[in-house]
Amino acid sequence: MKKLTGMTLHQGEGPNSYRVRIFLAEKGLEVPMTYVDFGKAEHKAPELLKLNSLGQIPVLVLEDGTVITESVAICRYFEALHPEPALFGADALSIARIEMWNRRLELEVFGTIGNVALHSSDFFKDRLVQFPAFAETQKQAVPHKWAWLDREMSDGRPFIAGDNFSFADINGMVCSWLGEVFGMGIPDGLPNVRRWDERMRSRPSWKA
Ligand SMILES: N[C@@H](CCC(=O)N[C@@H](CS)C(=O)NCC(=O)O)C(=O)O
Repeated sequence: MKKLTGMTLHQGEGPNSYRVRIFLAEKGLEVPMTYVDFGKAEHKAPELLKLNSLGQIPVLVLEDGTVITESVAICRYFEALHPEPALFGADALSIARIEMWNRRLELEVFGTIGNVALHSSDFFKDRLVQFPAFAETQKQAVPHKWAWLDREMSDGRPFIAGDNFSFADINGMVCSWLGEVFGMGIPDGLPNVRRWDERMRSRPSWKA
């Protein structure tokens, strides 16, 4: 592990902090972190709102006070400074394929699971007008999203974006974990995604 100093990552529970922690573990980077406790509404405390007006984590603060929010932006910052292993791709085609799968996973799988959470969990009741019926339709859609990914991976590729582990797999890991938390994990009968998921869960970074 390479210890980085002169920065603080404010993070806590939830898929977006988890995404950054997996990424850092895969990179072999150790970053000073604080734990933002949702239970104590610390993400809506004035100190955090000063850093991120949306009151969300993760937030990376650099030594000179520069603030970077958005989990993917934080990961891209570290990728630029520590290019190996290249998790966002290293050549035109791999960069495009990884971005393509990031977008597809976020929009198709993460977004659908997220809509169920947003429209049914008490945690979000003050953040938006919840439509439980919408949550229900999205919940029914989730198994079809996993089945779609299974068909896509039936070509036998070991990782979501091809032959190498990438940020697309990290997004997939976050989807798998979040789905499980909300009772929308990978359904039975999808051998390609199941095999991929087992491999991801055996990576040390899964525990990040
Ligand atoms: N697009 C942002 C989303 C950040 C986000 O929604 N974080 C969640 C935790 S996973 C949060 O802080 N939620 C509290 C809230 O929205 O009030 C990212 O990728 O970092």
